[in-house]
Amino acid sequence: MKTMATCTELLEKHAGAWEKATQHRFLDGVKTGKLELSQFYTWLSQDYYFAREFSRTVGAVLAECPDEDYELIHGGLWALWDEVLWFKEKAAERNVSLGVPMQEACAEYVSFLRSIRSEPYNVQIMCLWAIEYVYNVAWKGATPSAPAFETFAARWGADSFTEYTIQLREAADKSMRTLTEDEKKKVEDHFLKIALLETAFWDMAYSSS
Ligand code: HMH
Repeated sequence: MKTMATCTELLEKHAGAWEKATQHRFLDGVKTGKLELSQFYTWLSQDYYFAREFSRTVGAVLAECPDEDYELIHGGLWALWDEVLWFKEKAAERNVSLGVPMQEACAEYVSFLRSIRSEPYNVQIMCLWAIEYVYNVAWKGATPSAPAFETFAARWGADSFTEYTIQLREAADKSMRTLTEDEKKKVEDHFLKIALLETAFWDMAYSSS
C-alpha cells in the first residue's frame, strides 16, 4: 500500500516539538540582548561542527538526488561552504576558539546527520527541508535582535534563505507523494527527531560542560 505525507502535515502533527525547537530562551536572549556572550560562543563553536558535518550529508544527498533537484541541492551545498568559511571568520573576529571539544548534544546531532546518508531520498529531502526551515523560523523569530547578534539572525532570517526553504519544501512534498508505510513512519520519526535535536542544541548554551 502506498501512502503520502506533506511538510505541512508534519508541522501540524508535531506542533509542540516544533514550537520548542523554534521558540527557545536562547532566541529570546538574542532578541533582548540578555544572552551572555559566553553562551552565544558555546553555540557558535558547536554550530561550526554542525555545519561541517551537515555539508557532508548534503554532499551525499547531492550524489543521489534526482536530476530535477540537482541545482537546488548543489546550491544548498555551495551555501554551506560559504557558511563554514563565515563561521571561521566570525569566530576569528571575536577570538572564539573553534577547537573546543564537541558537546554531547552536538555529537548526537552529528551521528544523526551521518545516519541520513543511507536513507531513501524522500526521507533525506524532508530532513534537509526540516533542518533548514527550523533555523529560518527560529532566527526570524529572534529578529530584530540585539546588535551583538544581528549578523547571525540576518543570515538565517534572510529572504533568500526563506526562499531556499520554500524550494526545499516543494521538493520534499513532491518526493513524499508516494511513500511506503515504512517510509511514512520514517519521515515522521525523522521530523520529530530533528525538532528534539534542535531543542537540545539550543539547550547546550546553558549547560556548564
Ligand atoms: C543546529 N540546525 C543547526 N545548525 C544549523 N546551522 C542549521 C540547523 C541550519 O543550517
